[in-house]
Amino acid sequence: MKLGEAIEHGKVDKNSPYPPQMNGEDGADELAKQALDNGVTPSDILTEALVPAMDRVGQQFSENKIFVPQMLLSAKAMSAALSHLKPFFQSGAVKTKGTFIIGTVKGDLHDIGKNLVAMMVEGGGWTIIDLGVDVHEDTFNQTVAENPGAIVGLSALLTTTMTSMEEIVKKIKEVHPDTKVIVGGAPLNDDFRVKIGADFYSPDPRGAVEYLKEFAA
Ligand code: B1M
Repeated sequence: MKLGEAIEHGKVDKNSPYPPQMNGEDGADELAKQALDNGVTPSDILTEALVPAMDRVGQQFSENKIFVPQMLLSAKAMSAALSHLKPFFQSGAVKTKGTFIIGTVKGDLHDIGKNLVAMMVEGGGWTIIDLGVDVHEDTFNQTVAENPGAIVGLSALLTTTMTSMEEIVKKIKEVHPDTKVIVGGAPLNDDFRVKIGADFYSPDPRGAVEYLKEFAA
């Protein structure tokens, strides 16, 4: 899909000057809209174009073929495409099932996966409180105190911030022992979830949505 190439090369929209070899061509913004207009489902756009493109970006970064600025442009292009998918993931549900507090853990600035989880959980009928990125344990605890019964979701993309996640889970459980905590992010697995005392690990947004059904009001 051409959309995947636009994400991979960081072509945000038609007017973006980068990359020069794609000057004047449609970017992720236009291509995502066209795909939807042509009847491609939002979930196919996500799983067949956007996510594989970001995987390729990660691979190239690992091989030193691209650097942080290019990775940032790809993230921007991905966000432009996601803005068109958002209404589809969020549609149809009445927000009565409960409150889901989500954030990327302290030290970590990656928010695309976290935003996707938030979008899909919202689509599953939950009210979302998105605390953003680089979120400290005190902010999570304060937000739980203000929203009794809320469930917390933590995202971490760096092996270094898995340690932050562990600290945050510990502090949440100390102050609010009954609060359920869901964790996710590329470097995690269920063994790590068990080690840090979180309640559930999901490799993708769908798993989080399914788990939350158990606690729906
Ligand atoms: Co960064 N980065 N990055 N990066 N980046 C990775 C994660 C990396 C794997 C790239 C690589 O080396 N191959 C690597 C981490 C290595 C490691 O720790 N093992 C890395 C690095 C090293 C860094 C920097 C340190 C680079 C530097 O400065 N030298 C730096 C760190 C900054 C910081 O956070 N403090 C950095 C910076 C950045 C950008 C800012 C440039 C940008 C992020 C922009 C943004 O998010 N707004 C960026 C990007 C784009 C990436 C890659 C290429 C793509 C991440 C992404 O958005 N993936 C990434 C490589 C990769 O993942 N292939 C990489 C798409 C997204 C849909 O997937 O986030 O995994 P993901 O979310 C998935 C699941 O994990 C899951 O559901 C989502 C959908 O399926 N999920 C959950 C996520 N959270 C969940 C929560 C849940 C449930 C499921 O419940 C609560």
